[in-house]
Amino acid sequence: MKIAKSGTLMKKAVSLIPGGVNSPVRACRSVGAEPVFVARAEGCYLWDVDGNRYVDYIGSWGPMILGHAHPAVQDALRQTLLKGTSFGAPTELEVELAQLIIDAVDSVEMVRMVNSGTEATMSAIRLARAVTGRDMIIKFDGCYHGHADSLLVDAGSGVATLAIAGSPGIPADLIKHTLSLPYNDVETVQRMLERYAEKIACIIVEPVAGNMGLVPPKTGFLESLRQLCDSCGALLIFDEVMTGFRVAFGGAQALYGIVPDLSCFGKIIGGGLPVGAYGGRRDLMEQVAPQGPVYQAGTLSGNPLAMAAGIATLREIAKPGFYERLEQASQKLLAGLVDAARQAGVQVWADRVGSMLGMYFTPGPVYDFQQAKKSDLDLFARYYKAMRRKGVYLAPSQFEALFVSAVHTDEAIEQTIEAAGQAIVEALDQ
Ligand code: HOZ
Repeated sequence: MKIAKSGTLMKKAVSLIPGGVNSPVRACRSVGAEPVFVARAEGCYLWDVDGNRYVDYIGSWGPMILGHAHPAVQDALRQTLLKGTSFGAPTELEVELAQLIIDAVDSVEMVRMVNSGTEATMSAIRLARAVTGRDMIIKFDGCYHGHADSLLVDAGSGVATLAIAGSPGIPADLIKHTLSLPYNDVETVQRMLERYAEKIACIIVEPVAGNMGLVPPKTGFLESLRQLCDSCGALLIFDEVMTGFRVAFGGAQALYGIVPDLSCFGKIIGGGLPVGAYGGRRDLMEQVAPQGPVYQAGTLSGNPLAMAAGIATLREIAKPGFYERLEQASQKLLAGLVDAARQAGVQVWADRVGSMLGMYFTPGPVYDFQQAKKSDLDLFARYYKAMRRKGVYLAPSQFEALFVSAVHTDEAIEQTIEAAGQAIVEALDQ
């Protein structure tokens, strides 16, 4: 495997960009690797600048549910591009995407487009604080809701990968309003609500946690959050940036039958372009400026290219049979990965919700972040590097999920499983 060109680019990048990257996890530091620089991608494959091909299970961290360079998305982008790229004024495309989201997600009656998941969660929290007149929020350890100050407390994803509790630069006066509690632990939420009932503006949760590996909600967890919010007048916010249109067309809330007050989206609704959105009950969303007093704005919000890519993506994934095919491919992949590890004598804990997957090198169980952190991270690092040498591109962190697309072919999945069998043996030998 040649890596010369990626190596040269990284040397230059680190002198120009902090850590050489524009988002920390992709620097691959926690697995002791250098990043590959991507040249292009198509379907379930991507190619680096040295010409190596990989089966891609990052999928741009979730958006690429149709695979890379899908013709419908490409066509929509080409047509839109010819008409101009940004107007900072309303467009028909924004109305169309808003309608698609509202039609798909029962709890969303109005929606506001923003530019990233971080913006969506930050704005939803602001709205929750405004309408309740309360400051405190509850989140869960290992859940990651982007890098807004209030939410960067015991967060997952890059924060977990770099093993830091939060970030310098966030005022203690602000963080004191955030309670981070163990995921899947209803009793602790209950206890905290008894103590702070009148002060909690909202509970924000990843309904399927995808930023500490993959941790599904235990039966009853989300239902209990709904009831607890109702009993103390707090809002329930589902962060569906990863799960929205991924685990089901209507998101995790459709899968589990829960109605949150507000929901946050990103990733898939932008079809691979930068986007985010937050939405929910009409009476709440009507508080957002200019209809209401809660201010939030953005020059590139509702960008026509992002809207066009999102619309094309949602139209494709709404087609009959789409999620069934995804389910089969994902099921086959996870069973194969687990089998390969167990055949090599390694105990693993694995979980899957739709096409989001996670596998930890631990006997488990893994129902929360503390348990996820008990997995063998050194073995994961060696496994990651061996898989990459064999042409499989996994997230370079135990605390990220794997994403399967609709164009991961049987051939690509079989190749991955075969690689996994060899990679785990190599990882154990090192
Ligand atoms: N933190 C995001 C994944 N959970 C994005 C990582 C990246 O783009 O490097």
